[in-house]
Amino acid sequence: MLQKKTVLCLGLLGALAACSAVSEPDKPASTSGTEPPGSSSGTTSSSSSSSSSSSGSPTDAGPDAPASGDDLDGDGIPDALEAKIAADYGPYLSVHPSDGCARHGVLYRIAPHPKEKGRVMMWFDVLFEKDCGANGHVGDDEMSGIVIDPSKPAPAGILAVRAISHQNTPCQSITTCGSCPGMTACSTGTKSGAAFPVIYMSKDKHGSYVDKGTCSNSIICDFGGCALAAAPSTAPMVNAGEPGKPLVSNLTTAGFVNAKNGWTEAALMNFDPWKAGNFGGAGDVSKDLVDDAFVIDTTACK
Ligand SMILES: [Ca+2]
Ligand SMILES: [Ca+2]
Ligand SMILES: [Ca+2]
Repeated sequence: MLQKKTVLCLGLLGALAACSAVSEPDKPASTSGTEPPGSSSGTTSSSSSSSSSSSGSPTDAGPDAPASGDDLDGDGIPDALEAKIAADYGPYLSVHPSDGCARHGVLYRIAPHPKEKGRVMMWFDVLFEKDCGANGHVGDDEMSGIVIDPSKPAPAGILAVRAISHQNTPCQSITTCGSCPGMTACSTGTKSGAAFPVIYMSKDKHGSYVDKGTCSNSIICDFGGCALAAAPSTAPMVNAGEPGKPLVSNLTTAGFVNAKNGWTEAALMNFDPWKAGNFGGAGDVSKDLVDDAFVIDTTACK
């Protein structure tokens, strides 16, 4: 396969006229990694015209070629493009170097920003097998929000990041950073050779922060604080899809919560992220995936 430069046109996003040229046409994000290479999730290649006989150049595909254009979650963004955005614009996820229960994966939702045309929201939910800090529990979900301008390459296209630790508890702490006027610049770590905003997970509790100092000052709620990991997380990532149009409804059979990835907690198996109910002893993922608290106002960014 020749390395091709993939040109991503986001005309479907509405007013966004610009196309962004993104290199690295790598595999569609780091999807679960649990499926055999042939069966990519989401791209159910309906074998209507599987005439592989004269498969000339890959650009033969017509305008309605299902492979690249499928939008099974109906948000107007081709699902393959959502996976590419997640892989390219995902933050530097920093799990504490001495975390005692670090097994995790990322469930994300990408959709047009509800208020700003041409921009994309990414809900970034880090699901851990355990919270092993004070008052620990099986299952742990830690959500962050990211606003992306896909007309700019990453990381410049990452306009803002918000993390909310211990949401709706007395320990709640909201930290936001970004490149818009008036925002605090994000702390960065080197990912793919560039400086990406960091989301810190506190040791054992996994409270999420974009600011390391705020985390480490939270001695009562996040004993052990935050530290920059030597490398960003490479955990599997799965696209949740949209409300009423899921791309995944079982994180064991179509995700990363399974024995293959080392998960053992029976209470977390066959979890449907869109079904109301808690992820083990943690929160309701179906509510987190639509939580407006993570939608950041980036109108100050030109
Ligand atoms: Ca879509
Ligand atoms: Ca979506
Ligand atoms: Ca936690």
